[in-house]
Amino acid sequence: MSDISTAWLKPYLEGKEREKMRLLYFTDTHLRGNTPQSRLDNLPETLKSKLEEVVKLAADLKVDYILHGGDFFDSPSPSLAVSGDLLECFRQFSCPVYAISGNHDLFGGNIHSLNRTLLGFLHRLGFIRLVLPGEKIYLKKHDTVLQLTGQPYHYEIDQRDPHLDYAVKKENADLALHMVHGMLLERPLPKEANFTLIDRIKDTEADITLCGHYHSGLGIIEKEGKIFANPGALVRLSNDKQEMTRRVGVILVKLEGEKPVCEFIPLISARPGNEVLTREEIEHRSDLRIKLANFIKEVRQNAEFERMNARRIIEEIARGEAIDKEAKEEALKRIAWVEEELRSKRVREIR
Ligand SMILES: [Mn+2]
Repeated sequence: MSDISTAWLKPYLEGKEREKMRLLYFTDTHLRGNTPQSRLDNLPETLKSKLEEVVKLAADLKVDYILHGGDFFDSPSPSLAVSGDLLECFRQFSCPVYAISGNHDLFGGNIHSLNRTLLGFLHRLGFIRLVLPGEKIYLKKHDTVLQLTGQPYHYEIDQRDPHLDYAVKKENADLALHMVHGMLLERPLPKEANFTLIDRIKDTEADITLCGHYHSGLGIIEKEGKIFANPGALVRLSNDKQEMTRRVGVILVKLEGEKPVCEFIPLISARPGNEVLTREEIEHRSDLRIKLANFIKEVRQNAEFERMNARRIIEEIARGEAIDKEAKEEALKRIAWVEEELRSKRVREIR
């Protein structure tokens, strides 16, 4: 990684003595071993240099905790060789890492598949600490107590009452921070069907709500004394116009004095969009292998779409016919199993 001067960090470090607690938040790392066709670089290498920069930032900024907003991996069971390489970076953090799982971390987006995924496995080993739904974790430093909660992705998020996923109660703590892997927006987006507007959940008792899932990010928004933020994905996977110009970064959470402060810190190792993303049309490429790879990718994407539909159909039927919750959950669970089966079959086929 290129040398990163620390002179510019000075303003962030001033006043550190007075500070009670510092956390560094980033999200949607989508750790993976290959490069999507929208990118010109070697994505695993880029991911590595970004993670190295975040590790260095965490040390320079003297943060007490690392927070990850989900979609840690790009798939529920990534290859061990690739993951091992990238997880080496996570071992360099000198403070604990708390995370929530995203849709990509789970089979069929099903939270019940967590113990069969690599992320769930890392949690069991204690490598990463997952914040589970409904769980309250108390982080203490000097006389400050921070209540940490998290809502992992599940298939009803941004569709059911948003208070169930986004609003928390603050109990026995000075401050509360809630992480959600959901589509929190300030204004509706025409292309998105499922989202939650900040205005719907601003009665939460969390002082800070940190989200992921929406890769373009939300920025840092303050409403009625509460902070709602999403720095955007740490990796740009799509080549849409917004992603070409977006700055990639992390959020520094400073708990000091009167009220908490969040600051966006752009990553130096994230190169400008036009250097790493291509908008070139795939059909202009004549290489047969690329065409074949694309065809396979398309078939798989359609298969993915079918599964999404299957989930939605089950939801609709369950709603319309008043099917009981248990039966619906069993059906959704089975879809996750089928997806897991298909995935491992695919791995065998590729080999
Ligand atoms: Mn994501």
